[in-house]
Amino acid sequence: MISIKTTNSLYEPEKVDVGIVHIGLGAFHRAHQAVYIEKNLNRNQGGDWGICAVNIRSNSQLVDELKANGCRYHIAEYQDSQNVELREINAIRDALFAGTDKEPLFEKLVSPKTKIVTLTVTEKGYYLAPADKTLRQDDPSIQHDIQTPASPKTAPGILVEALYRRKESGLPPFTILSCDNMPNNGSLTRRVVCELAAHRSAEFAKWIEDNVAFPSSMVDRIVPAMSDASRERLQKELDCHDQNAVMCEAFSQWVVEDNFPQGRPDWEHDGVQMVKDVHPFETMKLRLLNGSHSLLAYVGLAAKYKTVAQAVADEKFASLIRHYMGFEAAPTLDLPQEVQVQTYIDSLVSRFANDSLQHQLSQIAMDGSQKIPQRWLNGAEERLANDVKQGDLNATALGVAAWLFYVRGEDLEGNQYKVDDPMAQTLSELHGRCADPESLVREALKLNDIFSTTLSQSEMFSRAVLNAYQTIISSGVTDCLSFNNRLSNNNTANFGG
Ligand code: CS2
Repeated sequence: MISIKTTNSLYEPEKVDVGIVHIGLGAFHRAHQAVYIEKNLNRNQGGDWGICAVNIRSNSQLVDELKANGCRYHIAEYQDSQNVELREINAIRDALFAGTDKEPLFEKLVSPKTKIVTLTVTEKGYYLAPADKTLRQDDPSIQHDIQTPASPKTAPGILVEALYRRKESGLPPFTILSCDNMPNNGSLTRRVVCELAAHRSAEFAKWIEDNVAFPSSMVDRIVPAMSDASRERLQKELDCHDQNAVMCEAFSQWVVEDNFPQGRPDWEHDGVQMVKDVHPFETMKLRLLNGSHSLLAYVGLAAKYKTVAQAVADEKFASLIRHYMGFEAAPTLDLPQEVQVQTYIDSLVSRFANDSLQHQLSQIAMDGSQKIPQRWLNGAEERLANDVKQGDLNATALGVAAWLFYVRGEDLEGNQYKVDDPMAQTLSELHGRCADPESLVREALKLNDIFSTTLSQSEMFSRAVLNAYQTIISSGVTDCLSFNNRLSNNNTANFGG
């Protein structure tokens, strides 16, 4: 029998004021930040840290549906398939779609009550070149925001315009908190906002530099995209008839740099880790959790698995990610003091094994060009700059090879599928241009939006990627998998040249 614990709001939602504007009202926000705010409001029996959540480009339907329900929804936190907590959430007090509600959005952003603006816009929403993380000035949307700054399309453009209006009205700025999976997400957000603002005036950009706080944060909770099937399951299993419900794992972590000059909720009492330096937490999570996720996604899809849980149930895949984490990624990390790496790795493997989530590998495979630099490549570059031996980066190389295979948009049986990635066209042209694996791998590693010269010039790394790629296309990806997680120098990958 499934055990369901129900938790309801303990405050009067209509009395809660909005102190936070959030951009990016996806499932992740609803199951992560909004839950921490919900706990805060429950504990304080209300307050003025309610959220106005905004979608800027897509999913106006969700905004309408949420509003039709007074922004009330539920989340189902699955410990495993038998233990679930169903939570009512009222932390989101208002929802807007920037496409049609631009002025109401700026009203909220310029309100003196708004103290914090948070972001979950995914990696590509920052318009940074993936490898060197500079603003992509030539992107048409950024160009639009440079030419017509008063009606911006992008998240950075909206922040710049809102800060401009606040400055003009003599109001203090808000604090900007990035909640996306990027290293130094606070400084990167500062960089894009200041670079864009400099197109208005150097003086305005300097005002932002001097006055706006951009704390970094590490966010962690596995939240699969909702589907009709998962909604139906919530109805049947939990009797939850809520179109906007979100399902996620029970685990949740939020580590936030404590830099909020305009004030913040007393989050430290709600399980948020408020710290001085987020960096060790961010790199650990990105390279271990997200790095393994991407590895499972590309290698798993090539082996015809559909979900994360299915892939890790295969011992070969569990060994692959344990090997990757323990031998390739962990040595690059400066771990937070309280973390025991083996315990962290074990907990990740068991979180991935949670089969109640049905976390689709294809969801993780999206936008690979924007994800793999911080998940795999930065660590590999650091390893290459030190003393690496043949075979030391074979799991990472296999990941790169499987990603390269995935982005060709056609499996070994000739079935075609859509590659969802801002660089999809470049990657498809690359496959069209390079028929033989050797030139394909060589040219792919020259894509300097993704790969640094350290990687493209490493003979050892290129050869390992090529060997893995050749194995994938000639005998299938499972032939690349014999990582048995032993502590040895040439640890057991059966390719690597
Ligand atoms: C995943 C993440 O889709 C992806 O790329 O790796 O969304 C992952 O589930 C979260 O970062 C977990 O905190």
